[in-house]
Amino acid sequence: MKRILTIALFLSLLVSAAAAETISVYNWGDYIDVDTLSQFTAETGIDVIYEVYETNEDMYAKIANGGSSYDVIFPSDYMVERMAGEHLLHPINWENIPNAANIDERFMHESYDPEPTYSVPYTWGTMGILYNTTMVDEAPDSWQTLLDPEYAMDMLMLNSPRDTLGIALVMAGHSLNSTDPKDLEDAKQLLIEQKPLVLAYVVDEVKDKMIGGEAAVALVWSGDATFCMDESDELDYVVPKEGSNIFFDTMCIPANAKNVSGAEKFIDFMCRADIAAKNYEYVGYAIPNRAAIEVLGEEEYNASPVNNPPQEVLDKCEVFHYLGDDTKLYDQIWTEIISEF
Ligand code: N2P
Repeated sequence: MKRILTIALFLSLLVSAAAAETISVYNWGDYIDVDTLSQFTAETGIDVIYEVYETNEDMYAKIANGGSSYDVIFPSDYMVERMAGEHLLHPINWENIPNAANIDERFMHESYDPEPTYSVPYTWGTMGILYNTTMVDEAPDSWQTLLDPEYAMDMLMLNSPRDTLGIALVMAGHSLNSTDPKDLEDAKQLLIEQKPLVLAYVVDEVKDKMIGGEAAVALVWSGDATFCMDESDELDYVVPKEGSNIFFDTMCIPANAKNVSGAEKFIDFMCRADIAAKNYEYVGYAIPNRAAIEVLGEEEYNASPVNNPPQEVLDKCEVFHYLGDDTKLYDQIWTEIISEF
């Protein structure tokens, strides 16, 4: 009898183990159509534990601490560079991601991961100013707008160290990859000068606030501008003439992932044309997936100057690079700026 019970227990454990294949996915907030998660589970039987973060730095801290294990993460360009260098990423086995063939070759050899070895392109975009046309006199075309007292308490900034310091560097006439302490001091002074004008430093909340008409201008990522402009006719987006950041966000597998094959299945699923198209319609960020753009209709997709900026705009944009130990200087300055807010 005891033996039968033991066998029964063993079998039931086996069944529940088989039924419970899971992957754990760690993504930016508002960065996926959650319907695609349930569709993935329905098609593969793999459950998805889904958690979100707001910035590359938050995600990095969690992974680098080693305490948590995820199977799929979504770092941007410079963070891929950093994490690859610190052996925090698992190489991608491209044979297991056949839908990666849908990704435009032009996105497959960016300098942050030129092979690519560790990252599968997911989305891309620029940073710019989202503004409410009923609250500004003239359409802004310069980052100086974010220093204009006319918008005191009508201005939202990004609570994201690299992004906001990067733009402050550009405002001060420097490269957004500068590590020169003098340049960074200029950027810091600009952000300190700007502080009394800033209503709030936000990340995902920027969308509700801008759609709700709570502020006149905001520093945003282009995909969030697309999302907001779909909801409100009063909003428009500009990449200022001084230049900006162009970013590439990716899907990666952390080195300590527990379910690499599940992660590969998920990444492959996200690269499928119908899924990437559906996801684009919800998320709003530009995609590198050619087959999905065909599904969406190339003409309609390309009609958006926000997600499909003209070459002269792109020519003025710089990608963030990982800055090694100088990142500490950025962190220090950021803490000073944000802590007294
Ligand atoms: C979406 C975050 C987008 C990340 N909430 C921009 N790199």
